[in-house]
Amino acid sequence: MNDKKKNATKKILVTRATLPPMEEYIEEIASLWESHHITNMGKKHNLLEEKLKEYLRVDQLSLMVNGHMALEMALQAFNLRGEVITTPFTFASTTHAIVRNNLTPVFCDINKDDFTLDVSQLENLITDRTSAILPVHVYGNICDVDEIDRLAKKYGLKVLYDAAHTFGEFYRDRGIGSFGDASAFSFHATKVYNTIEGGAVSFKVPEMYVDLYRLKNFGIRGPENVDWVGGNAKMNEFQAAMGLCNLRHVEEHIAKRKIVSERYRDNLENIAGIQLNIVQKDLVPNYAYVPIVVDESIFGSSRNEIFQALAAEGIGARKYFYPITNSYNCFYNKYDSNATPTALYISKRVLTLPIYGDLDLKEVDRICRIIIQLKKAV
Ligand code: T4K
Repeated sequence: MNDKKKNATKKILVTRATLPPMEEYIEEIASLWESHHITNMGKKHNLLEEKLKEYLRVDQLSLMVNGHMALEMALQAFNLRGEVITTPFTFASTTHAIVRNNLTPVFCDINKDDFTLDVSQLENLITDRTSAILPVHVYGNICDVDEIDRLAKKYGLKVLYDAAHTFGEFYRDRGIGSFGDASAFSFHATKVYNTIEGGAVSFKVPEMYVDLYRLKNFGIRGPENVDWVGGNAKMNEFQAAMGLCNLRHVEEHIAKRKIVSERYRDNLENIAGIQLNIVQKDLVPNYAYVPIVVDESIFGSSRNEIFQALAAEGIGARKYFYPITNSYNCFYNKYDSNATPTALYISKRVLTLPIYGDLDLKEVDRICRIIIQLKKAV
């Protein structure tokens, strides 16, 4: 088989779930066959909550069945009304969590360099109907937490960060989940750290633990007392067991992602028309994503042409996040995506390249070669 044929059969997807050694997971779950206690805040669930508080350097944390329910439940616990200022440059989950809480999203544009909320536009969007801000640390890039905090205090707003992309990140030596009133993490299979599906809310005020507990467990307060209308968002013991195992390896995994991420940077950093992700000051990053923004007027080929060329070689890059959420069909005619021109611009040009710890550096070089070969004189 020639090299081209061999490569064509080897698919590389945008990411690959991290799994612990199989024996380690089997050992971790073995006790479940003795206790038969496999969900409803079991021992592993409770142990993982403690371990994550320590690892993420947050004072309070409640585990959830997934990252989306972490967002929905945290918003619900705040008991908000009216409008929530947020970004359209995100996964569906962020906007849907707002709408599914009967709140109205108000979209703020993003920065061109780090893709997080453009805080210079935030104050203009605050009205007497605004009750919260829901920014996203997109790709693991930290938002302007100081300015968001200042405005939230000035106008009495809650701040919930969508921290789905930021597991294990620290900013000025503080855990990312310690900023704002609360942060929602995702531990989905595709994330830097996974519990298969899973998530957590970290928060400031200790009383929120009971509120979240009731919300994720049908509002049950005691065996004969249901005093809230809650849902079901409990993390089960098999998820928690995966979380306990993956936590033992996460640092090693992030270190491997760093090497992959730096190899992309070495290959692509001087290619005119390709914008790489920013390196933020005072941030310990987790190398969650490798976004590139392609300016066709300089590079000579478009984002879509790169996407297709990679796909033809069995490489599954992804257009995270295209389309932006304020242009979704489910919101037809409700919002104006032209009101967030930078988010619209970036979404039409961004491509996230494959990254996971065990991605072979030769494959990274091959991906970059395919991209560079598409460079045309303009
Ligand atoms: N907020 C933000 C900003 C988010 O990005 C997300 C989730 C959330 C909130 C909500 O958190 P969760 O409720 O999901 O915990 C994926 C993930 O499903 C989603 O978690 C993630 N963001 C989003 C950015 O990406 P898809 O539809 O692109 O996933 P999928 O199934 O196409 O998987 C992508 C690649 O990952 C596959 O090509 C192969 C690999 N993969 C996937 C799965 C499911 C694995 O290696 N193993 C697997 O089990 O949404």
